[in-house]
Amino acid sequence: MKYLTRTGWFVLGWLLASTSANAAQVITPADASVTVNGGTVAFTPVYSVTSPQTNTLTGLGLRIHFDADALQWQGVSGTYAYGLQPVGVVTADTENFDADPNTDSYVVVAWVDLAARWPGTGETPLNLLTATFQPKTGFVGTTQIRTSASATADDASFQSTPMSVSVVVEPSVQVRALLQGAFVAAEGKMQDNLRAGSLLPLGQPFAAQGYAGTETTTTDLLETTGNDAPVDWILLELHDSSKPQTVVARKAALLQRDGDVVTADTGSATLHFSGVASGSYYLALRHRNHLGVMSALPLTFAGTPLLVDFTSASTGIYGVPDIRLHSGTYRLLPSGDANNDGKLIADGPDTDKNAILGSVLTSPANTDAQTNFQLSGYLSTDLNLDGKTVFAGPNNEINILLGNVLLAPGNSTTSTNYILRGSLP
Ligand SMILES: [Ca+2]
Ligand SMILES: [Ca+2]
Ligand SMILES: [Ca+2]
Ligand SMILES: [Ca+2]
Repeated sequence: MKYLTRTGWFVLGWLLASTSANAAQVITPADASVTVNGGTVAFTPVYSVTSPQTNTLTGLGLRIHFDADALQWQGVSGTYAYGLQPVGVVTADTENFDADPNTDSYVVVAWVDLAARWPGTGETPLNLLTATFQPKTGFVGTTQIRTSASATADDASFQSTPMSVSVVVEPSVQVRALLQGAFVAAEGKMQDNLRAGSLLPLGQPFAAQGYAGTETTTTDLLETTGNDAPVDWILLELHDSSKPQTVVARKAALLQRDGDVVTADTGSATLHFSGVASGSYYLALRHRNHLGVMSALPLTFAGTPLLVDFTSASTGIYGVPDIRLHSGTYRLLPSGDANNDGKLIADGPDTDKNAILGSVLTSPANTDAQTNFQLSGYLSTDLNLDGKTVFAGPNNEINILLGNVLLAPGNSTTSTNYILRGSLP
């Protein structure tokens, strides 16, 4: 307790000894509870006084209590200046002033005004300060930040409410995948025709899949060429480990030519799911017109990114049989889902074939309604991701769809009306 000057101690002793009113000095946290995902914790005690209210008191000595196993004291900012004494240092709460054995440390901040004008008429409710804490490495869970009074004004009582702090660790992941439509076997990489043709949108394109995220990319990232050039957007999902149909979190990202999935805003290969606790989840990956895949089993995600490589045969896929296509040692997501229903259908009702034909025939640019018209644009009917939807003629989409249906591992009779489903629950 060497934080106060000799004068400060004298004054605080005087505060304690003096008696006149019976107001209660009240501390309420600006936020009753906070959840932090890797950032710092901000604690703002708000000061008020109960009846007989007076904003002309002699001050307050405030201890801020915390658990040093959970939180590291960083300091204070925005401290109310009038009457402020030197801020204390972290002190062991051996006397347990806040009656909570879990808070093993405290720091005192005191305001003293011998003229009894503190904090001043009209000042309450008053944000006294903001104390900042860093969650300790390895701490995950809930902890409390409390306050107690080292001195109150004029025999006033003291009331306080704690702040509850939940520290979670964001699940982080690195993902790799290859899309059949863009894959160039001779290179072992995907082509980036959509990017090169300035067709990739700046905002995530998964509204048709019911995703309303706000991810956007930058013109700088879209100008990247070479192995890290963006091929297209993909959508990542975490699914509940015990209810695999339940989506817990989604994130749109960019897929590079070499198969790396990167954040849309910065191009980082480590992706975080914010607002979700670390733990066990299935990881799924979706695309606009390629069948989605999900990990065979729940995986454990924490602060250190886990690599999930869907291009590798050794990465197990949800469901049987494995729907991925083989190209040498690579595994590719099958293209063909032109109508975004999670199925490849070439013959029968709701066919992807008709979606492609309809897209071509109904385009206003196709004035003569020619079936071999080449429709430019960022469209889910463009199964090979070359920027054009082609129904008939060279490089048409139909051959991709038909090939995937006929050669599907479960299509033992090589039927055109076989339905190939994504590896999602
Ligand atoms: Ca304590
Ligand atoms: Ca890369
Ligand atoms: Ca479909
Ligand atoms: Ca195409």
